[in-house]
Amino acid sequence: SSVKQQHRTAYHFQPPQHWINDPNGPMYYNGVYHLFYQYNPKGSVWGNIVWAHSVSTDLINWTPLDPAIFPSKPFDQYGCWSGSATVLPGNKPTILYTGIIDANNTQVQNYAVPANLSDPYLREWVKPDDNPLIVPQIGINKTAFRDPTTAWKGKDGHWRILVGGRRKHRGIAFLYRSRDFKKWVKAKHPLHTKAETGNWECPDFFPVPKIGLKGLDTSVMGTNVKHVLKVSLDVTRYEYYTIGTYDTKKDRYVPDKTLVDGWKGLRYDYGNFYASKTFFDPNKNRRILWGWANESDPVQDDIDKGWAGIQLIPRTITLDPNGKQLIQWPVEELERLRGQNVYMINQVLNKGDRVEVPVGTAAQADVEVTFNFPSLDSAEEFEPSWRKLDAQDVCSETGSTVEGGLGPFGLLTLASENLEEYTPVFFRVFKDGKKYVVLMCSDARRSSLKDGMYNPSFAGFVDVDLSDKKLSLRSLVDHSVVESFGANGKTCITSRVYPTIAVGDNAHLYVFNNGTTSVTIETLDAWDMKRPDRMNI
Ligand code: DQQ
Repeated sequence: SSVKQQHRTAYHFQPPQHWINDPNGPMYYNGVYHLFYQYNPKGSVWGNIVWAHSVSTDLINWTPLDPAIFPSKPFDQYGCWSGSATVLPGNKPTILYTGIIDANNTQVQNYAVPANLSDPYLREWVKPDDNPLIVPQIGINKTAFRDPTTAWKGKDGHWRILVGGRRKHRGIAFLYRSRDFKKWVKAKHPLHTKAETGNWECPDFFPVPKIGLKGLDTSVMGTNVKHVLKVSLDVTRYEYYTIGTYDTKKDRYVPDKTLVDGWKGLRYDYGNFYASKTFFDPNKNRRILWGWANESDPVQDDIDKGWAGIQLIPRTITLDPNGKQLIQWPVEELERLRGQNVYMINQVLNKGDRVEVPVGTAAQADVEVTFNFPSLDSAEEFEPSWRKLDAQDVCSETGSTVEGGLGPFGLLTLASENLEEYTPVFFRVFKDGKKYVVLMCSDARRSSLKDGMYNPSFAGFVDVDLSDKKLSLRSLVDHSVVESFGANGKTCITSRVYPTIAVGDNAHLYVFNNGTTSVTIETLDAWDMKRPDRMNI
């Protein structure tokens, strides 16, 4: 075929060819996980958008089906954009999605239901004639009115959903209510808005328990839970979330005062991760996050490759016991793809050391490492001028090679033997008065000898207690993606990279330390990752 295999991922979700973007309508229904996603059936750039559909019993091995929703009616003839699934009482799944109804990009909200509930894979979906359910009323910006959420049910028995949008530069999560899931009425007040954040795409709103790691159905509320609101920012092309309180009397969400409600807020991922969406998995009582990673190569390369876009590994999402952030971790099913294991224990890395991790396929690996260090005394000063910068800027000033006190140390992924190419994922510890600042970077600047790549030094701060003098890191390396989890999932960063030398068997994995203080690899486990199978259906 004309599809170029180089840089295609082995165990991340990808269709055989063409463009993909947002994950849509994820759900678990009668023993099967469904993933729909924005898809161009005609090419590897955005356009002609339909809902492609895949099914799985384990979130890792996926089987593609025919597109579930595609333009066919006046209420969606210019496109079937993002949306969500809700399993209604009586075990009846319903999809809400945005239809584009004209060449002016006017947006409405539609529903679709399975044609045949006894089909175990829900292959065919119908769009009843009483669509659209919601049209933009006067005063609403018709071209920024989309991406309905999973519905939740209030104590009054009425369903609620959010639709994302904006008024001028103010981001808005419009709230709609319905008794019967058909007639929807806009609430007078949005669930939440924020000035100067621009259009809110793909809002997501869900509860997390204050205590414990279980996920909750989207309709759970009350004093034992916190709520999370995530929005995708059209202008900056990244997302932020807050944790807060859902005031069910006023039907409003109030972010916790200690958190930043705005584009400088917390992110699920400080790299290439967008249009994400969670769902509640009643099979394992967990909440799972799906996110899309765009390509970082030039558009012409996507056309030449015949494919563009991947879904990142689904992550379970829980509240940090400190209540201040979320914790994410790849779903446990991923571990079934682990093959040959290599490990290291108690290996000291002195300043300048670089040690190869002899994993069989360094281009397709899962690696977990815990570093420890004798003390924090040598941590360098966090320059006061950096307080104004975000993590990414600090990372680009310091990088992986500039010697520090404690760090930089971490992994060199997708590295060529002589380091013409490498993507370092690493920590650097700073002292800021009496506090320590931990910086985590996924620095793609040296990832490829090829020009024209978008390859920033993505970075995030890690709000971790260093009293045990340890830092851990997990990276999922898969040919053109490095998806990393710092401090057991407190800070996550994804980079898309396109090495020219560090491909296939010429890709290497190293651990390194470029700080003056020696650090010890307490434990390191790395595995070759197998390619998932399709399910036979
Ligand atoms: N992608 C969809 C929209 C959504 C955007 C269109 C986010 O519904 O707002 O493909 O990536």
